Amino acid sequence: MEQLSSTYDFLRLSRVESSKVLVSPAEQSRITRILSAKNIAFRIINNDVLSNVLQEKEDNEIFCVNARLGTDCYRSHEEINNYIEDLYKRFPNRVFVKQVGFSYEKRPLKTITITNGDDIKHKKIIFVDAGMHAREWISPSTGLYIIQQLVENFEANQHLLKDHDWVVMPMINADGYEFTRSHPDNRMWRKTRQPHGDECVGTDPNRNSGFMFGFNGTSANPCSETFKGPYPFSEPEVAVLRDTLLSLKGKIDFYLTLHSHGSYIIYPWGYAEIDAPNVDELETVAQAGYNAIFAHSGRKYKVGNSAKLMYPAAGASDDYAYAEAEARISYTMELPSGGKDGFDPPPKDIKEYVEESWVGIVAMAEKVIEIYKK
Ligand code: 0X9
Ligand code: ZN
Repeated sequence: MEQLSSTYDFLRLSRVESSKVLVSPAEQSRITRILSAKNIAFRIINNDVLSNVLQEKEDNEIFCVNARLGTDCYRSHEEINNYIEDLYKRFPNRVFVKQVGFSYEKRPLKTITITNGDDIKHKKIIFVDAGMHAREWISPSTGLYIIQQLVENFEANQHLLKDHDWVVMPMINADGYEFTRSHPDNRMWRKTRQPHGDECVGTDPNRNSGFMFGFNGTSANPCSETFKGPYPFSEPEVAVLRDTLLSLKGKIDFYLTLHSHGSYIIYPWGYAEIDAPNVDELETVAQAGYNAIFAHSGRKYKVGNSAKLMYPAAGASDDYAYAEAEARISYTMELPSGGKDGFDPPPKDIKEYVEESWVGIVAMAEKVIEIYKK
């Protein structure tokens, strides 16, 4: 299955549960032949992806009317940027917004730094990013909810800001995200939007970082969903993330990158099945997240080494933050599956999803604060 993943678009690829692949009608008979020949059991779970997507687009528009930002419907990149700019205007003593660069299509990429307003400089950092993979819409929604909780629900969460500033980049792959919103046919787009070669567009931003670039689980084929790009940081969005992380090098206690889907908290190394130096700490903090989410909703996340639990994949941001920006704890959180394809929790469920994830993120942040107390 891991071999097929450089040719086919796996919506879920896992060593511990069933995998899910999206194919065109023309490809369907070929992949079913391959699976049968290899004696891999399969079933067709959705024969008409497009009609779902059309229905979901309609739902999203309905839910967006009079909605509270981030929790009631999926928002555009521009709305997300406007929201953080607005927070800066409303809470200038606690919030700082920085334009850190541009996407390939020249969309402004921003970070928001959230503090408790005590003006103490050089605190340690908790860094969260979202929207790396275009189709994983629940990720930026969760990023927004984190921002909202830390800023607008400050009283309840101020203990998380005593010794740490939070830096949140709520949308990395802005072009890809807007592409998935632009037409139902594009809803399952994963990559960036920069063309490489004449035939295919986009690079997998989570294979494009410079640490172990091109190692396991990456493709050199520009048409593959896991195309690593022509060289490390060829994608401006990934270069912006690199520069932002490196500007905080040595100060990051906790790096969290939000993806979907499947309910995993996974940690380095992801490029190969090798335990990271502080595997015990990585496991302890992740367990705190697991326990909190289980107590909240009964959902059981899968926790462990990324390559062992899911699959090896090099050039991802979690390994980069850990290796090069020296983040002490570094996780990819694969948020829960939803909707027909896993990437599409209906708008009415966003609130429940982001609230549950926030419970886990708070528990992990609290554990980080506890174990790294000076
Ligand atoms: O494959 C990925 O990039 C991530 N999964 S996703 O389904 N959201 O695409 C997992 C990345 C885990 N981290 C590493 N392998 N380093
Ligand atoms: Zn992802």
